[in-house]
Amino acid sequence: MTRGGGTRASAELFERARAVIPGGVNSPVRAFGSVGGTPRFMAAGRGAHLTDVDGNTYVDYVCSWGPLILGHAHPDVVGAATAAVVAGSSFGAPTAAEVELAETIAAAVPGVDLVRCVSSGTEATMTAIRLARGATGRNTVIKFAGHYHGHADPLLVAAGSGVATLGLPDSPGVTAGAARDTVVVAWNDRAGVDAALAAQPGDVAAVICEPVAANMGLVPPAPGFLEFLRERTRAAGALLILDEVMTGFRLARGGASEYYGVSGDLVTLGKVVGGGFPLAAFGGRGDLMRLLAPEGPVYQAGTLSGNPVAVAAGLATLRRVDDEAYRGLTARADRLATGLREAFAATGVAAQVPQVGSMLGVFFSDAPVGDYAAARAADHDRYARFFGGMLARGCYLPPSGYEAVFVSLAHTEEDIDGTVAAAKDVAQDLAG
Ligand code: KE4
Repeated sequence: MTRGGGTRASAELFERARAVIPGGVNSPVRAFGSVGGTPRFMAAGRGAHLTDVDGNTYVDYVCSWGPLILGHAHPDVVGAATAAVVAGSSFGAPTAAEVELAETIAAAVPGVDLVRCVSSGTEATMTAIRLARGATGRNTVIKFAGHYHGHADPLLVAAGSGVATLGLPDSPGVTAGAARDTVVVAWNDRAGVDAALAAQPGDVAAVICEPVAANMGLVPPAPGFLEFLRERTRAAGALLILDEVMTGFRLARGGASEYYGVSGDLVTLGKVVGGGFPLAAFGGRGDLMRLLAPEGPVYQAGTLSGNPVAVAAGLATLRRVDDEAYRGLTARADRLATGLREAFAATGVAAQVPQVGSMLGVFFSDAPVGDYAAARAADHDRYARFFGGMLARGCYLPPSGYEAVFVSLAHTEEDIDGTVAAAKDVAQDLAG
């Protein structure tokens, strides 16, 4: 790792950026708001490594917030995207590759008969909610505190990710009307789900969840909780929407749906499926998806939906993630999680390192974290110190304790062992 380049160029760029971009960033969590310091402006990524504009290099555990499961600038992805863009960046017309991508997704994700591509996870979840309401004729949507489904109004209620990171009380501009039909329940709270369903008899269109919550830190479903949601929604005549923007094609080829053996009526995808390009998707039961225009009356559209360059990058990525790849990803995450736990234990630092497949979390708390209240009660000031210490040692963790840590197929044992060694150092500082 190259370090010692300082942060002068990043600082100068951040100064310029704040003069023309709100907060100096195009997505809030990038601004280092909860960890302090100068956000690093990145110049290049290759494999598991990032290089910032001051020439510092890092082992990257953000992976662009999940998409880069193969690592940065994978030759297959670069080659596919280059060939696609040379043939034409966008047609606003159907292409063969979009059909192949939809077939690939439908073949991989349990419960998905039809697929529609969009350009962001927000679009995917926003449309899934609209489709659920259109299909059921019902209004209420139940979501879970700390879950983040993008920034569409109906879902920006008790949201995670940047909303949690910045401690926003929910966003101004989301009207009472938009939020009125959104009911929030604590994650893993069976009684809370039952009470919410009972309070809106016959009016719950859908329950939406991240099957593995990863926008309040990493908080897996309690044993049987996803099966419970599947059974309760079916009994209530409500749809189950699994927001797999983060977990799709990351936990398994069939995402959390395959990993936990629970199928949603609708599933949203993003990140990995676009290979680092602006592409997301949603899919589900044929009877529901056929309600979408132009076949049905529920409207959704997008100028760049199914963009050929993004589709090419997504297909190149999905072609490389097979069972062996998932075993390799999990082995890398196992190595990292074990090393971090040992580092904290050896220094007496109270920390939790939850892990599901190739996704990890780090909470500085005495007890495991099962919901948003516990995630918020964790020591986020200590996370900020941990983040800063690791950054100074060339390890780029998510700049918020409300995010997830990702590994890619490009991470080597050397990368991970070096990260664990850095964590031991920083943990000693934290304990001191
Ligand atoms: P986008 O609109 O950002 O593509 O996707 C929204 C979204 C939907 N559902 C889940 C489960 C998600 O995690 C996300 C976006 N994730 C965040 C990271 N926690 C994106 C990073 C950011 O906001 O800058």
